[in-house]
Amino acid sequence: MKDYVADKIRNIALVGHGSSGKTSLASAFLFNGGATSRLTKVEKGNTVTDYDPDEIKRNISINSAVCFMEWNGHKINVVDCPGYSNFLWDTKACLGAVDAGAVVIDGASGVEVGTEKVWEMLVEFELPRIIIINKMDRENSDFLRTVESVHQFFGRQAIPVQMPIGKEKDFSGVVDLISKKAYIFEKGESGKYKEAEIPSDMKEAADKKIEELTEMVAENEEKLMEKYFEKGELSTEELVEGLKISINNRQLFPIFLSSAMLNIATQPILDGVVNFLPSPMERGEIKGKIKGTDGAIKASKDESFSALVFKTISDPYTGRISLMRIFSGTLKPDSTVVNSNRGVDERLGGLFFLQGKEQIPAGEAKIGDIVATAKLKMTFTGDTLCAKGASIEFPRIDFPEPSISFAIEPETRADEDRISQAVHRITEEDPTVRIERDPETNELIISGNGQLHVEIITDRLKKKYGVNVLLKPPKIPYKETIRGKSDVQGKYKKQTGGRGQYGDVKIKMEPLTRGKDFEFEDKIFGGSIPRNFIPSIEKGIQEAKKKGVVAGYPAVNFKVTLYDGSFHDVDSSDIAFKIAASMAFKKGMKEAKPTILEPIMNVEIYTSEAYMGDIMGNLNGRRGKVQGMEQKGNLRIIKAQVPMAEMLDFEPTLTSITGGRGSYLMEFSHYEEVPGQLQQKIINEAVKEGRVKPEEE
Ligand SMILES: Nc1nc2c(ncn2[C@@H]2O[C@H](COP(=O)(O)OP(=O)(O)OP(=O)(O)O)[C@@H](O)[C@H]2O)c(=O)[nH]1
Ligand SMILES: [Mg+2]
Repeated sequence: MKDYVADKIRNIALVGHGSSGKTSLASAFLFNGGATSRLTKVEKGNTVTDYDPDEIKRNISINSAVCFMEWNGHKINVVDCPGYSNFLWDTKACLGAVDAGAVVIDGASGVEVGTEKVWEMLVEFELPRIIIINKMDRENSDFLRTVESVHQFFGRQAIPVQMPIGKEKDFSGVVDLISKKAYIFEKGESGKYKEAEIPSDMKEAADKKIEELTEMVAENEEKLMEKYFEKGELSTEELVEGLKISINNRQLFPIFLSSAMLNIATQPILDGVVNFLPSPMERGEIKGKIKGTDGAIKASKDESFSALVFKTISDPYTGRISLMRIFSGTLKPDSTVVNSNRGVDERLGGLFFLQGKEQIPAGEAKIGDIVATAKLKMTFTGDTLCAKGASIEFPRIDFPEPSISFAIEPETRADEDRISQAVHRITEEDPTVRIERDPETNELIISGNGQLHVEIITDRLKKKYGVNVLLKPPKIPYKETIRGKSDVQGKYKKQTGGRGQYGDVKIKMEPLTRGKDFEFEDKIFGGSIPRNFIPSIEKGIQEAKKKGVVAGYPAVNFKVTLYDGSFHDVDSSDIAFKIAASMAFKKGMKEAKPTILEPIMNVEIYTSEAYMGDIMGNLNGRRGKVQGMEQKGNLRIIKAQVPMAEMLDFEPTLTSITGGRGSYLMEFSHYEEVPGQLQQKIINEAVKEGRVKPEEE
């Protein structure tokens, strides 16, 4: 491949709601750029960026993937990001590697939950962005309605630079409001097109849109404003120049149109990427820490080498692959660099570019490019690599806490033996999955960002690592607390020949305000318990509270005051006081009106008017409390709080109510007391699982 300098590189991420057409657009870009010999399709399972067997089976992107194409003398690196909420953590990690986001929107659905989520991320990363309204060929797709929904959500700074020619199945091209020309595409996915004058029946509307666009561009640039006043219009060159500045400053977000599936109007998007989006050099400085203090890393080939590792691919055969974006300097193969987050040296092997899963050898890698290397020992997603002595650290990414847990059971002894190694490899590439053993039930608990996420992880255990597991129903992370106060004594005394055991504590228990975990106050005066035993008493309670007295769930939200006790000169010990404290805790909790708490989720549902009634009714049946409703364009947003235990099968329900045209987001809000009549059910379950003994109820 040709050697590209940073001026001629563009790094973009395709982001958006699930199934808006990101992978299909990447396919069209690759085909247009000559990287593939035909237009690959998600349905055929032959795309470059959805290569994982799980992605092919489900026809969705699960992992981000990198590809590149050459266009007008430039190299465009495209990160095809997943859109489903379960995998958005990966999308977020990739945003650290690019200089702009391309937000893909389904032209029939308009802005959806996922669109808003990725927009928020792009704002957080301060990235310039373009918007692509895709699926313009689809039944019910509508340019004006979709632009309206974009305006409702993201403001009028989002501005069309094109208009569609033909609607739905007759969509055949675009009027380009910058060159003031029409591009009419051939049928048959070749992407070939003819340039033509703006169709006469569109002229008036196009002139109006050109005027709007010109005004918006001129507004942001004084120099252009003057010219616009003088001449009443701006030339194509002036518009391009102005747009580029406004886009880079995140003052304007141009809207493009396409049908990725039919390869219509996808080339003008590539032109736009090259002409309007910043190169790594134009992006300017990147925030980071230099030698421990906040600073900015200059995009220059003459600076010390620094790169952000934004993705790790773990494979049982090829080992670990790390993808990085170079922000300064040059990286040579077979060199030694420093992982500045972990303070260790990493010896690199060869470097390569990734075209999906295909590895293309690279010589040295230059500033601004995205490159991969294999078999780093201690480097993971989010880490910074830099030249020795440079001590550069890019900001770390916050990953979401898991929102759902299931128990998994290895099918055979051999599976049991292999599971821990496999889990280790899986968490290397996916830092948001957790697999831990529940100390109470000894079950293996897998936690992830949603049911689909967990199912895919168990699939991966099976296919990639040959570990077969059964997935059992999700576990709700219940907690326990007290509603009343108590005053109790815990006395542990064992005196049977030799040295005995003696510990005696008196404590008061009372509830704390919600949200606070635990407080311990020591009010021992006059030496009824020697000071050196107090930490053991607190520790005893800390340990005992991991298992509440109602159903064996962790106790939270309470305060313990230690106010009295007694000791024995010889027999008292740390362990004796620990045991006494745990006895006191159990007794104290039982006497303080213990109760069970359940997690309540914030749920946001996006739908249209037609399904509102059914959805509200359904939420009612799930003990949901509707907090509010919003209207944005045609979209209705329902905000509600619903117990997690009631949301486990919401996904299929919403799909069936809305025929797949609804989406929702869910995140943890707070804990609330489980209604009395439902507590018994949880206790019965706990007894069955061996969490508590029947007499402990
Ligand atoms: N009619 C029509 N269908 C399209 C178009 N682009 C994509 N599709 C279809 O929409 C579905 C989803 O396309 P993808 O390219 O996988 O969408 P995505 O945004 O990558 O999806 P995720 O990565 O899973 O979020 C597939 O069935 C595509 O064939 C288009 O322009 N027109
Ligand atoms: Mg995709």
